Amino acid sequence: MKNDLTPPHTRGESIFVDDIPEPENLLHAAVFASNIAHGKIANLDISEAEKSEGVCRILIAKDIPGENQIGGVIQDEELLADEVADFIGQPVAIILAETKKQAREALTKIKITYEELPAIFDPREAAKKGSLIAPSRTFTLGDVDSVWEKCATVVEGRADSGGQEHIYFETQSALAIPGESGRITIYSSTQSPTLVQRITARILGYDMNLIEVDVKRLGGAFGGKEDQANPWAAFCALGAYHTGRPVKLVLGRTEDMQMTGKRHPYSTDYKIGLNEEGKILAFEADYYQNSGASADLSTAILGRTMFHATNVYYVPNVRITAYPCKTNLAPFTAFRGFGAPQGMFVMECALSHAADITDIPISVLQKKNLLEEGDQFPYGMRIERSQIKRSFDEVVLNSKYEELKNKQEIFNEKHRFTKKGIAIMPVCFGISFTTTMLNQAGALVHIYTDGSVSISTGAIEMGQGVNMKIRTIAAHALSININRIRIESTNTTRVANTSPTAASSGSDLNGKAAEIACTKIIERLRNLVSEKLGSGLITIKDEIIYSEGKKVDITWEELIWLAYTKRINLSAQALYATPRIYFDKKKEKGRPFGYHVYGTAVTEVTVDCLRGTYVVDKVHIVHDAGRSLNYLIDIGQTEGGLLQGIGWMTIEELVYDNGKLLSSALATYKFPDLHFTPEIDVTFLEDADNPEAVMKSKAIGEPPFMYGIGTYFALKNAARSFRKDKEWEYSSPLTPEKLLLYLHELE
Ligand code: LUZ
Ligand code: MOS
Repeated sequence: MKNDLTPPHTRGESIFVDDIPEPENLLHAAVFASNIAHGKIANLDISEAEKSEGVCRILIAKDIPGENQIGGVIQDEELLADEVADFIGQPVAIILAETKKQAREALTKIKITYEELPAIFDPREAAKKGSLIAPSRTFTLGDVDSVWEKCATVVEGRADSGGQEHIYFETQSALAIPGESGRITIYSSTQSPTLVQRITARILGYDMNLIEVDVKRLGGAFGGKEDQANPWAAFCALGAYHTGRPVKLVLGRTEDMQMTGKRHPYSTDYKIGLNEEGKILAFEADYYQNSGASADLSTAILGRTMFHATNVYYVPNVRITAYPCKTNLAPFTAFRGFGAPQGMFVMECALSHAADITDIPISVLQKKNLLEEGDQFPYGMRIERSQIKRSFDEVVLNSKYEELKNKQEIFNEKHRFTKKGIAIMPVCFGISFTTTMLNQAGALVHIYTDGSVSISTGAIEMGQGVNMKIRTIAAHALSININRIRIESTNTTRVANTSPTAASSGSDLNGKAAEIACTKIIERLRNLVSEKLGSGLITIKDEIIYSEGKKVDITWEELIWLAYTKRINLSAQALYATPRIYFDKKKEKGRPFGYHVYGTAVTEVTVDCLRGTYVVDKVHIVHDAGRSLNYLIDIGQTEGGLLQGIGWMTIEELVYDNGKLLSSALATYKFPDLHFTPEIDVTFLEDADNPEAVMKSKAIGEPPFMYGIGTYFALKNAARSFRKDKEWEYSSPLTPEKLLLYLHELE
């Protein structure tokens, strides 16, 4: 086999958008953005900039031949601000120049004046003023109002969580190449080639078949390229349209951080009621999502917050209402977990608060309220094949939770300024896009005459290992050596109408589509052999062909060549659509998820109570990976998700000044590095086959992120053994500065 499958990453040979050999005549784009949070554009003067050295063309809103509209779910977002600028970093003009340097130099020569308008940055203020992206939504189960008086304990409070920058290694990038008769081919760093195709066609007033989008791989995305890869690709296409020349745009890190959306910050009011024994009787919450200046995916994200509001707990009476609040910040967007982490954080805050008031240990409250099979979520679905209790009990056992807790108490008594803390974080995450129609994927499989295999699907490889998983699935379905199988780039001309690779469902959906396509070809091959031999049951196992269980003297290569000579179709296309899912948005009830992923983490931390600094010592995880398709990939996803979750809860802080992001470089925005990484002990549940997904596997991308929430409560726990007399504010990220302010009376 000539197919060299040594991972090119390890040799630095992988090709990202900026590594594609530059075509002749290439123009480089630079983005001129608004520097006020809200205002009318009074005057935009590009004349100086147009004369700047190397500048070929400057494009503004009126140069858009189609619709100046990039909104996906709700059409409320301009590609280029026309009359009004809604946030700092919003694109206003695009400079096309011979070199990147010249394009950037010309940026300083654009003159713009505004008539400033009042700006809103706080979601609660936005809600009060009726500034919403869409109407609020409410989920109810049982009847909360009649239950409060039956509760032994009722606590109320507020919980805030911060946003989060994606910090994909590869910043937003695109390259557009004009072709014949209007065709534009776009290489884009996107999770959703079809969305880039649809939005670009809309901008240019084109039919979608004029736009080809091709994606080899991304240098990370984490949700940041689900909806927000579109503008950069559209700018390049617009440039190619006007100049007839190829155009490339690769954002600098600070540009990327200032211009693109992040995880949504939330502010929430909660109320929880428990009986004497600590059983939750009622939960009520109002979520204020900071949606930013336009909708983007905010409404879907808000929905996922609501679906995960009660996390792993059974609550018989629930009323939750969520508001998508329009503010003057870059539109917040998808980020691993897609609103679920924000919802689960509130639930854990409410329980932690209740534990403080009742003096029942939080671990007892958690365990007592875990969902039982058959219990109903507030959205109507009943829980099936739950692995919650198993994962909870196993991690408590593995980590020696009780023993650790006792040891910590002794340690904390002995040490005045160093305190240890521990917390359990159980997680239940629903798998499927909550927008039911997105749960589909296509695949196109070719077998060439030498027996080698080429597979195209709608999946985007972004470092999560989806290509390796699809090869594994195809190798199994064809029963051939995996080294015969190659995964092609994701291309809209080979697989059309793709859903974003998102919602942890990339391998589930695209793997299943590939499996179906492979099976179609195998059926044809078996029929061929059966006809040739005039015999019955043909099976193929590890490239050996059997007739009625007896080996047939024909190799895989010979079989494929024979099929070719007999003019058998060696290509197949397939579509997979997740069965049994639906949701009634009027009733807010349904079965939105194919299944759930479960798991539990135990987190140990140590706090330096003089400095407010801390170390996350160790995280023990028992996770439900179903029958893992690839052990190393799934371990990597679990560890990576955890660490990203810890970062969100602890040191990752977005600092704004009047709508301007100050933490807009890797020097000022701190995130976990190797030194910050705890010891991580991951165990996958044994015998956890999942009948709902391909080869009995389970989705892995997002669920482990939420184990990171445990770190917040372990830190709280440690801080409370230093002082208990002060009220705890449920506010994340719990930076060392914030912790220090809790521990001491400081100005
Ligand atoms: N994207 C989306 C997602 O459009 N719908 C979802 O439900 C979702 N969930 C997680 C991540 N991305
Ligand atoms: Mo996503 S948050 O792009 O799965």
